[in-house]
Amino acid sequence: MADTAQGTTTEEVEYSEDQIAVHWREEEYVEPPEQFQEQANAGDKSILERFAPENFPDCFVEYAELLSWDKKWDEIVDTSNPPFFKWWVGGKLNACVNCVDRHLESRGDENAIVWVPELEEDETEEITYKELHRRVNEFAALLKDFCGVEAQDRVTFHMPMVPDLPVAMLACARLGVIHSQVFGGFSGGACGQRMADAKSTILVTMDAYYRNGELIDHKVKADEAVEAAKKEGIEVEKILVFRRKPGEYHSESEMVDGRDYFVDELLEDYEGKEVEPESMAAEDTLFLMYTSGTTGRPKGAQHSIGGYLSYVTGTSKYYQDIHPEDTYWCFADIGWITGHSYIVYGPLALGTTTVMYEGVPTYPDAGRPWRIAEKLGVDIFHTAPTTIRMLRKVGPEEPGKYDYHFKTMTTVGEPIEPDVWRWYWKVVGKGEAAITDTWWMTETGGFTGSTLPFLQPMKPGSCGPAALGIQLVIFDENGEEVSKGSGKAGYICIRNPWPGRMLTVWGQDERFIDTYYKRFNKDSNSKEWRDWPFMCGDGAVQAEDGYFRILGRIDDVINVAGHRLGTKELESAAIEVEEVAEAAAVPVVDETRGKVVEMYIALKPEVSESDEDVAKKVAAQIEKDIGKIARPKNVWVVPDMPKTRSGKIMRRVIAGISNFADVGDISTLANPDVVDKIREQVQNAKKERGEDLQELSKKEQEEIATFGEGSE
Ligand code: 6R9
Repeated sequence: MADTAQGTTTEEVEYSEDQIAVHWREEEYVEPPEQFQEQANAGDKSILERFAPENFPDCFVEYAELLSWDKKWDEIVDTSNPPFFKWWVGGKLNACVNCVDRHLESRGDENAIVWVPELEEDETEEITYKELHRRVNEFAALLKDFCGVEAQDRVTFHMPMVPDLPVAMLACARLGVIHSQVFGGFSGGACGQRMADAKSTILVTMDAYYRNGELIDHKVKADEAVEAAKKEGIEVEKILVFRRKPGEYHSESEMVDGRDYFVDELLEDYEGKEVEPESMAAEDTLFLMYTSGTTGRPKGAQHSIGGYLSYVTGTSKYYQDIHPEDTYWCFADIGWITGHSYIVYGPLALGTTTVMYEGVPTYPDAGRPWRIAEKLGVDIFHTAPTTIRMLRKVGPEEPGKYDYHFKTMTTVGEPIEPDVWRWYWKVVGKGEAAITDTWWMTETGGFTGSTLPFLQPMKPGSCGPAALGIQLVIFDENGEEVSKGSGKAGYICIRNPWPGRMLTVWGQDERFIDTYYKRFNKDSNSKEWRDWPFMCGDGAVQAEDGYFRILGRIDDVINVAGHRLGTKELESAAIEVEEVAEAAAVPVVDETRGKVVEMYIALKPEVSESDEDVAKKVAAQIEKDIGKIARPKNVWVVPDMPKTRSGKIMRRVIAGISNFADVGDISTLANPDVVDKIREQVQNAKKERGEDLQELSKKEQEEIATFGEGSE
């Protein structure tokens, strides 16, 4: 039982069909450390006043003023054509200048990027702002001259975590070209599909990269991408191949004459070249970031230059408390929105040192992240619950062995279970660092719910209040506002426009409206922004104190005999069992009750108890925390879960397995090979138990196939 529990909520409550049940108890506050309060960027309460709703939209000027503009804006936000709001109208700027050039004078010899290769014996690479400027200019010259790209053309990257990736992104930004980075772990097919959607004919990739100590072939995926794009009518014209090891080539894939080029060879012609930055309109596009669903084409979230950059810079400053002299490490992949906003654009716009790590957290052992932190003097650490769970699983005592000190630690990507939060706080942060649980999504550009690190107390499992200038509201199924402290959950929405929001879904304005606005917009002809709340897609509950607890994606809710259970609550209960490292809940179709819960769990290493005994404990804990109704039909102990690039469990895949249904597209899994393993294990066991499934109706098939499809 949690040490700060304020009583339990085990009694059964009746819920109406449309309401998500909330069984989670509120945790107690944890006060942030005092020693950093003086230096904090958000140090005094006046900031809350400045960003209060009555100061909308002027409050965001504070963020825009953090940037250097070629021309100041004429209008803060144009809301005349909802929901296509435009920020900093009339303003002109260049994102690369803001992230590189403007720091040359004051921080030219300081490190902009510190890159840590996966092999520990390989040298760490330090790239100063001057060096970054040189590399970005040379690559921009190559793109412009050799590839002939022009402002607002699209260039696709399928790159691993190497510094060439931010260099290439910033080179595009310098030219006003739109980049579209596809997560390196995705398949070639997924990359080609995204190229076709963006109508992009240039691919930037790498021959190979390190993963778990092995140099793995990546260029082979480029050939698959070419094929996939071709099927959708796009001919890939040029493939620019970076080489992981200078002068060597580590791929089975042949270089195709007249299409494939080694970047290092091409760059010889551009040595020392400088390229004038394009002065771009604030509402021009900086990049596309694709988010996938199981059905339909992937959606290209189209982010603006001025709005996006101002928002990520402001939130990096106040929520991560980044100062230029900090050493900041966001342990995420740049192929995820977190990497774009909080490895590259936000930190570099603030002129700090941003650390990039090539490999997996546990290579060669679970002490690696803490050794990196110690060696580089990292003082701000940003990562995801999945990484925290993994590090806790394999090395619960490791952080204590290393001499590093964090002032802030951030978590992002999923609700963090209070139990995991406490390990992060006590063991990783050594009780010295403030935690900010930052809730947001690809579409929002930057943080939308969080505490300010040294101003607002933390509450494990809650992200905190709405972020500065963001007006959050929860609606029920009928569009009625759910009041705070009511204990009722609903659909969390953002009431007002904010600068970080995506402009639209690339090439699909209607889909943009349908996905994010249709549900809670009461009058599609209204020209008033207040009539256009943005639906985030998450279920949430707001406590009396205004803090939000995110219950997971709305389409992850499991309906058992009319009780709508949030997956995250079930998983959080399972993880309270000592032996459990990770848990996932999915629905299975059941003859009598419609749907029932099935749990998947992964155990910590060296668990001596049998799988059956742990499974029993999990079932009992869920019954205790949530109620009999949620008692899982089966608890499967599996080696690992299928995960996305950001480490979110792809529940629709395991839901497919549990229901003997199609698992759908798995090209965007970070670890596709676990699918067959789990399928064999679970389906064989089910057949033995006589649980192989009855026919699924069309509606049931659809429900299983799209279960949790909104998660990325
Ligand atoms: C940044 C990112 C978005 C979804 C989002 C929500 C979940 C992200 C969270 C969180 C609870 C947090 N999510 N951060 N849930 N607490 N701190 O993750 O973007 O990959 O688009 O995913 O992630 O469900 O809707 P993206």
